Amino acid sequence: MHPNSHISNLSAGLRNVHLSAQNQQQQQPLNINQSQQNQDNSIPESQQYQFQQQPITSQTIQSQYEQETSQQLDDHSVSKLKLFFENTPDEGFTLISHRSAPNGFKIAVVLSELGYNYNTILLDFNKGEQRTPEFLTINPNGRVPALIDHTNPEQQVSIWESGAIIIYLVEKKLKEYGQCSIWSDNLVEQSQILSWLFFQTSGHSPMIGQALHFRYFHSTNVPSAIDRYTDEVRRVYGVIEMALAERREAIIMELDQENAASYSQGLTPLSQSRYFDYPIWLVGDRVTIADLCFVTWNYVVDRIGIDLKAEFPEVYKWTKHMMRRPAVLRALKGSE
Ligand SMILES: N[C@@H](CCC(=O)N[C@@H](CS)C(=O)NCC(=O)O)C(=O)O
Repeated sequence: MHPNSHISNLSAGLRNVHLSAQNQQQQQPLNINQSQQNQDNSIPESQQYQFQQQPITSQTIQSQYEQETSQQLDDHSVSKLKLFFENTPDEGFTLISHRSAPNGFKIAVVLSELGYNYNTILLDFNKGEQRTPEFLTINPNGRVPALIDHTNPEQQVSIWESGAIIIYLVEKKLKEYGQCSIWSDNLVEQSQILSWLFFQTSGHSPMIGQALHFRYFHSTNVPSAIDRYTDEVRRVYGVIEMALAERREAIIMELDQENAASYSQGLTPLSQSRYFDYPIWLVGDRVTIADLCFVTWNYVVDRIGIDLKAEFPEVYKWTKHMMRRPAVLRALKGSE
């Protein structure tokens, strides 16, 4: 661990959460529906921790989503990144994130899945650390995540925008090892994976971000904006639900052949198939970055009144299967 890195347990950061007084009445537990999870016996108890312990602070969300009134920077907050630059590591990766940023966790999930070592520097949005000159040299957009690759022998590489970081990481893995199971070396499959990744970064997370902003932090109550963004998130989940449902049907027809005729004639509902909870993925028959890029954001949607289990059952099962992956659990705990 680099001595100047501000390492923290990410899940601990997510636990210490309180909504601001003005929005207290709207507070919901921020997880993938704790109550739903408690009813769902299919998740081993040892793996339920993350589902039940992932609140995000109102301060975090407020800062994340266009908090206008950042406090004055203090010397300490400037020095955290300055110290890092004075003594940069010469191995591994440095992830610059925030203790509760779903976009930051997204990168932690991919690093963890790829087995890469990384340290995390957590910025304090309330101190405006994302807008310091030091950080702006890494990400001119002043947002997390950003990633620094110390392993490139020719030059230290900084990448920003979560989608670009994810592509960099999986391409690096593919080049180094000749394979990368969460990516593809096939151009057509790559394009399918990238379609979902771009959809996530441009259509999914920004809409959830805006819905959170208008629901909790906008200076005036604008119901039409809340409805507009929440409806858009629902539309996005509808697209994913449909894709997953089609995959589900195809998998059941393929694996449950003795009952296939009965399913296709509508005599038996697909829900009776023993493959109804079988893991399915957006592209191909394995988990890829097309799936993983959604998982951390699926955490926060109950906060905008969307109940994945009730409204989007395939999305719910898909998220559950991702949440069982040891690498995902490690990333969310911040234990790497
Ligand atoms: N398109 C960017 C979005 C990054 C983003 O909005 N990050 C949030 C945290 S999840 C942030 O840094 N917020 C700080 C701020 O708004 O000042 C990406 O995918 O990396």
